[in-house]
Amino acid sequence: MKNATGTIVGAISGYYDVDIDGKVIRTRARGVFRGRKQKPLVGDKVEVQLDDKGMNYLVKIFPRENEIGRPAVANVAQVLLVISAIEPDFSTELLDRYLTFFSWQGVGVEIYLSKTDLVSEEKLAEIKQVLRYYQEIGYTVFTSAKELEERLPDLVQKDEVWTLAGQSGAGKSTILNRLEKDANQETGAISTALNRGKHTTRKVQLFNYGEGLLADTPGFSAVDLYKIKIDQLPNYFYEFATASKGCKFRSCQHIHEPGCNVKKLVAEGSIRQSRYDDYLKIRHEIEDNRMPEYMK
Ligand SMILES: Nc1nc2c(ncn2[C@@H]2O[C@H](COP(=O)(O)OP(=O)(O)OP(=O)(O)O)[C@@H](O)[C@H]2O)c(=O)[nH]1
Ligand SMILES: [Mg+2]
Ligand SMILES: [Zn+2]
Repeated sequence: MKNATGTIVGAISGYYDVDIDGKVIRTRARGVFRGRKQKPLVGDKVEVQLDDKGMNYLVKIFPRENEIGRPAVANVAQVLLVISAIEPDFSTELLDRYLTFFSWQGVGVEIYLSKTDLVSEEKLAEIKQVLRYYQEIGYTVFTSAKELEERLPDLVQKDEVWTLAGQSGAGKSTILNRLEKDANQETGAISTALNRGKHTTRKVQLFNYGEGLLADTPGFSAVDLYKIKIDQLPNYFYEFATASKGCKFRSCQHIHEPGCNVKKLVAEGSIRQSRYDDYLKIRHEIEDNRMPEYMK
């Protein structure tokens, strides 16, 4: 019997696949986790007990750095957010909701625009113009698969876990298959009537990518934001956080306060009106303590 440490790369009905120095071993979790209400997650760094008869047990989960998404992935270094130009339609509101969510969770995001080949040149130019704004406020944006393919290898550091995120049908599995030829993830056409994906990917799975790992995940668009502390919300809109240094009151929430620099910049057009509108919508959601129906 000997012990080894590794990373959970997949979970299937009570079994956990653990990558130990590049070799994947199937394990069972010890009952002790259930007792402690501790559920192993993909991305977890774990200790495994290997015995001679081929019975492998997961015996310990090392403390997590973070835990994001639904279903959850542990120890995420960065999120690669996939936003489609169409099918499902491009939406700054949804984009702002994702960005707010991950900012709240304390994890960095890069944005990849998919399906650029399915829209007209005019439409694409319009979307790129919008995304330029997000670039200006500090997000890294990739507007083609080629660009992503060229630059991502330099960004994913050794042993880092990156995770794809975004709506069902946005193209997460498609881009993963392109980035990592061995992934072979199933992809599925979207329902054009509903402008929605069909939830083709059902579970989180990690794939080797360069010296790090990249997770494919099931799509989700219902982003719960109502648990955010309302006075913290302005911090998650990066350009608001910067602009608030010019507000008269240090605790300015950028609503009705006099001398508000954020509102001034919105009026002048250097902060996008849609960002401010989405900020107000999320505030209302927090006040109502529930997600709006149309976002479910
Ligand atoms: N033309 C075109 N089609 C794409 C592109 N990216 C994805 N698709 C198609 O869009 C559909 C959905 O892609 P998937 O990769 O399955 O989407 P997903 O984000 O993994 O969806 P879920 O697994 O349901 O969360 C598939 O039919 C893909 O072939 C793209 O850049 N261009
Ligand atoms: Mg998928
Ligand atoms: Zn203000």
